[in-house]
Amino acid sequence: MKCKVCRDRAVIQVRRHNANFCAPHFVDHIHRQVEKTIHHYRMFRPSDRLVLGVSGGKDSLALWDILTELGYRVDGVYLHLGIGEYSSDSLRFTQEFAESRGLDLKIVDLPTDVGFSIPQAAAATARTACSACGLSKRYILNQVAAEGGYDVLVMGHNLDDEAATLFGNVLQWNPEYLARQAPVLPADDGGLIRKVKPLIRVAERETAAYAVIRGIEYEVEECPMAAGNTINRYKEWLNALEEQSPGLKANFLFGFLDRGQPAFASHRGSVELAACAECGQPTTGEVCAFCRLRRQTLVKISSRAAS
Ligand code: Q46
Ligand code: ZN
Ligand code: ZN
Repeated sequence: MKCKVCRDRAVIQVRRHNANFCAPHFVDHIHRQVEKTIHHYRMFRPSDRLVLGVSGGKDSLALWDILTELGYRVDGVYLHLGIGEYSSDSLRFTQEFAESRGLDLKIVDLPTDVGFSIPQAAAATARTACSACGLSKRYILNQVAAEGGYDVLVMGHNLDDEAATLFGNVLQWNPEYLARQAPVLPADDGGLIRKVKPLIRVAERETAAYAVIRGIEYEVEECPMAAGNTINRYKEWLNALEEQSPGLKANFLFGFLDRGQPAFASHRGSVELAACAECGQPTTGEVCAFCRLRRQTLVKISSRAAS
């Protein structure tokens, strides 16, 4: 197996690009894929203030490395979810990465700063752990970006994440979700910060290979709350199809973004947003979903403590 660029020994095969790469040319290839995505979707300009949501996993740390190597100055924000060793290890990997490269990292500790952990929220409400987690991440990362005066919130979703989410949205034919599934979610007057996903052309196995080649240490253990997560199941199904037809996942996602999504455009922004009565962040109801989650969880925790 030879590198497509230099004919040296290749270390990775990327079947959907019909190419093999040696380590340095694979790194170049990934950088080009991300740069192309940033330009194609006009995600941000070098003068924009960028903050990246980092989890300690391979995708967000690889993306932090890629953007830094491409010359962008990006700060990081880590949300501690209170999921035992998984959270403490993820935090350690994130801090070590940031320190080793002199990058600015903000940490929000959900149990200490807000008063509850994700397992407590899942136990106190009708939400699954992943639903409570997703809601908390969207809320807190947006809040940190807004309060920090950032122009853009950068997220590390990869090709597999986006294709699996699209698959789920298609199975439900949910027009609002399909309209909002985009590489760029624009800012709005209500306080939502522009959100972008520069890693969507890079598959999960490629971010893992990139992290190994670049010597990035990341949390390899899966979150213990992930069991039964439907997105993971969709990823397995799509991987089985990709195995038979290389490029299928990318065609599915980018075909939708180029040709399918315009059909759902009228569903974008069809809901009126107003300021949450408790926190002031944009919401469709009177009190936002995160404030309701927090209130319900804190009531449950204090009633358990009292009994
Ligand atoms: S961290 Fe959170 Fe994932 Fe754990 S609780 Fe689910 S969503 S599985 S990316
Ligand atoms: Zn090469
Ligand atoms: Zn609120």
